[in-house]
Formats: sequence, C-alpha cells, structure tokens
Amino acid sequence: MVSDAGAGTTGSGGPGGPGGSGHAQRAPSPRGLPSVGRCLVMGVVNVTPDSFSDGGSWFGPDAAIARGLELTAQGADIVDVGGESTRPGAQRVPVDEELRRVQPVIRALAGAGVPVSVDTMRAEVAQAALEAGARLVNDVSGGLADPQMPQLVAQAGVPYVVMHWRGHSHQMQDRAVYGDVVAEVCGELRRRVDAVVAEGVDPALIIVDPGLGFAKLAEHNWALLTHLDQIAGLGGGPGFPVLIGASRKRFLGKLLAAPDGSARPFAGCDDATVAVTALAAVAGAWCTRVHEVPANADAVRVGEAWREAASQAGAVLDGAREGG
Ligand code: PMM
Repeated sequence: MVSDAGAGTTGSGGPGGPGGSGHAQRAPSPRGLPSVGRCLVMGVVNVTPDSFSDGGSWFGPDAAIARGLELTAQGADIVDVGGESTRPGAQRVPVDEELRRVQPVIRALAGAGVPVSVDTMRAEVAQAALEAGARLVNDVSGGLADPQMPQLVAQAGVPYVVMHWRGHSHQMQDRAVYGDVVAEVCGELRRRVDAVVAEGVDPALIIVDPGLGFAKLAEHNWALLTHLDQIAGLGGGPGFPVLIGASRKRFLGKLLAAPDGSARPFAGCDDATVAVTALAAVAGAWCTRVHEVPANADAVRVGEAWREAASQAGAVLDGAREGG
C-alpha cells in the first residue's frame, strides 16, 4: 500500500495550510526530472501518422527531432515522445514499428540534453527508450496493458506516470460510464498505484494522471479537472504529482462547438488548452502535457504568480485573525 509512502508535498496555499487559498499543494518533481518551482510544461511529439491532434505532422525521425528541439527552445521542460496513437478507435501498432519510430528520436533529443519521456504501454519499448536516454516512462495504461511494465520501471528506478485507463482505444468509449467519476477514478488509480508499488516501483517516483478523454465524456473530464486535490491525494494519502493532458482534446472542441453543434477542430482548441493550463496550474497540477508550448509556458507562470499572491494574501488574513 502507498498510504504512508507517497511523495511529500510542497508549494503554497494548501487547503488547510497557510493562506487557506483552497488550492491544492503541488508535489515536488520525482528525482531526475526538472524542478523549477512551478507547474512544468511537457511538449508532445507524436511520431505517428494517425494521432488525434498532430498525427502525421512529425512522422519520420528528422521532423520529430526538429520538433522536439523546437519545443524545448520554446520552453518545454520535458518532451514526450510517442510512437503509437491512442485516439479513440485506434488500432495497435506492432512493437517493432513502435520501436523504429521512437528510438532514434529519443536518442537524438536525450543526446542534446533534452529531458525526454516515452509515451508507451509496452515494457520492451520503455526499456529501449530508457537505453536511448529517456528519463520518464509515461504509460497511459498505468501498467495494465503490459504486465511486465511495472517490474521494468521498478528495476530501472525511473519516474513513472500511472494514468487512469479502462481499456484500449477501440473499446474505451464504451467504458465511459460512472456514478461518481471523481471517486471511481481515484479508487481505480489508487489500486493501480498499489499494484505497481507491490511490483517494486518506488512511490516517490510515481506521477498520477486522471486520463482525460480516456473512457471519459466531457462532463467526466470537467469533474476531474475541478478535483485535482483529490486526485493528488487519491482519496486520503499524501500527495502525488499530477499530470494533466487536456491539450486539443475533444471535450474542448465540444465546448467550443459552432452554433450548428459541430465540434471545433482540434487546431482551434489551443487557446482553450492554455486556459485549462492556467487553471490547472493554479489548482496545483505538477505538469501539463501540451502540443503547442509557448502560450502554455506563459500560462504556468501566470498560475504560479496567482498561487503565490493567493498564499500571501491568505497569510496576511491568518495573521490578522491571530492578532485580532
Ligand atoms: N493523452 C494522450 C497521449 N498520451 N499521456 C498522458 N500521461 N496523459 C494524457 O492525457 C495523454 C497521454 C492522447 O493525446 P494525443 O494523442 O492528442 O497526444
């Protein structure tokens, strides 16, 4: 169990802490990852022909490497490299193909000093990515798709994203059924965290992710986004760093639908992504995974300034109450 072993918490303005700002504390970065006193920005490079939002744009090692370097120059703290689309309905790619897509890109970016994460559900791909220099394994299945994954991560001793997941892309939308989505996602995530810890993963290296859009309807995503404190604490324990992946997802396109009801195409959802980033950063998210970096890099700084100011204002109020 992880109930007494999770990462510690830092940051300002916890619900019961100084200031009482109502914002969750933000857990620190697991060792080996950037730590900059604000919500991190993870830039996405999907080396795929068919990802939902950027499929085909960075397909091929040269384009993908150039994009990873560009995202870093624009302010990405981490670059997430993936070789398999997880868009709703997608079919799996063979492992050899996934390896062929991501390995040269990770080797080149890591060789250039970029902190790289690998977005994969396969232990074999994760292992090759770590050998190529990746520092973080981002497993959208939280260890469910490949039973070898938790042990591989445990042996490698690297940070591990455990995302909430209810099945592969071809079946996940049928599973978007919840009574209390926040309680159920927290409960299911907690069981995954306990399972990977039982396989030897160090709790201090775990990052949790509610898995926006993965077996979730729009209303589920909004409910989860507004309860990041519960996701960090998984219903009670100490805080885990929380990763949020809202960028260009369908629930934003749906929110911004035209008067005739047709969803806004993903490329028109970048401003809404930035708005979610700012709100998530204020709420204590550890990192935001985005396709376009510059405006999100600004938004996390706005979020941090907001947290600071809220915390200081709360401290003054607390002082006045104690004094009065
Ligand atoms: N979303 C996608 C892919 N990988 N990883 C994490 N940890 N969280 C996410 O929400 C997430 C992810 C799908 O997005 P894309 O295919 O549009 O990049």
